[in-house]
Amino acid sequence: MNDNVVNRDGENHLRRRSLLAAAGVLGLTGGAVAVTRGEPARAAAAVTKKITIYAENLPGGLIGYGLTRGGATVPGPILEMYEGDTLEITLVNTTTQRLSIHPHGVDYSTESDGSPFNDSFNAPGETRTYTWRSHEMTTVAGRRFMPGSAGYWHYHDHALGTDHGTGGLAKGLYGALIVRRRGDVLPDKQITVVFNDMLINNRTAPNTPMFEANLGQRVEWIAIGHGSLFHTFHLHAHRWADNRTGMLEGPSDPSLVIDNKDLNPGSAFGFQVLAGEAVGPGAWMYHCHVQSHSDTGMAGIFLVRNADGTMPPGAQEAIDRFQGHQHKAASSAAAATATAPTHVHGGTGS
Ligand SMILES: [Cu+2]
Repeated sequence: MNDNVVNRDGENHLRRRSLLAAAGVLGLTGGAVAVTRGEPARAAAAVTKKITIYAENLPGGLIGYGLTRGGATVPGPILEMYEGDTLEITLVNTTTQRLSIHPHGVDYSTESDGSPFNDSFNAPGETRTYTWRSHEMTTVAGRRFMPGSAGYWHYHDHALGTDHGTGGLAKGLYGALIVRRRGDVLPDKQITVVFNDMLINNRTAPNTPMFEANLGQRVEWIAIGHGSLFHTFHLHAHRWADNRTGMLEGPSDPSLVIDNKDLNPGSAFGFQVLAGEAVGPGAWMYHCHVQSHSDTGMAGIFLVRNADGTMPPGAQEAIDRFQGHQHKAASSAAAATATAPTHVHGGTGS
């Protein structure tokens, strides 16, 4: 039985059906994924990565995480690991407020929880180390598959303002965390989109980020929700599979193919698209599909340039219309759902 299939990108993937057919204990090893009967699962080639993250004040009252001193951004850097790896994060708090870093999806002890409840945070000016572990899929008797850590996750503050980090989240202390399974296809570009109350990456249209890619580039989107509101993430002209990777694993993969997905506080998902696949280049919108939210500024542009990087016809005009667009000022979270839309769309294609 051949348990490895090679896709057109030359990556090895464990065929789901083969995995399900293999009874008993499986050993999943790194690199080219192999199945070994009769051995416990183990994380081959697992590494411990040590990184330093700086939490810093930014202009406009924001606070961000960064990998260098003076390098903080909103959202913070995309952190990545393979299943089995450990991330040892030294968080330097350069601010005068208590804060922390709290991950979703990975394994950690109470000391690395990031919550005041567990006395796990950085006091003002303090440096503290947090350890995030991860594991590969294992099986136990009865063909029960214990999931690995792989997924599109995220991290955020859990101590600023309140015991839940409500103040830190509002100011921008959040970012994407990706745990990959060995053999996963890697992207050419990555985009983090955070719907945070009525803001996208703490901005409102037309100042929301414009993401760019060239036709055919493999673009990985990581979408994260924060705040206190219900959102739906929609990307124009592109679609993805509603599963772990966002890509179908074969012709009988039962995953739904979607172009719109709930993005609620604390949730995250990710997927990869080939920019402009089947539709061509252009200025495509991404936005919250809760109408009162898109109308009040939760919208932005995914600019797919020609394959050679030049602008496709009409794209600059579309961008100009978007930027000339009148949006009502983003209001407080509570007021947003009750307001009526007042602006007319310019024509980037709804
Ligand atoms: Cu929304």
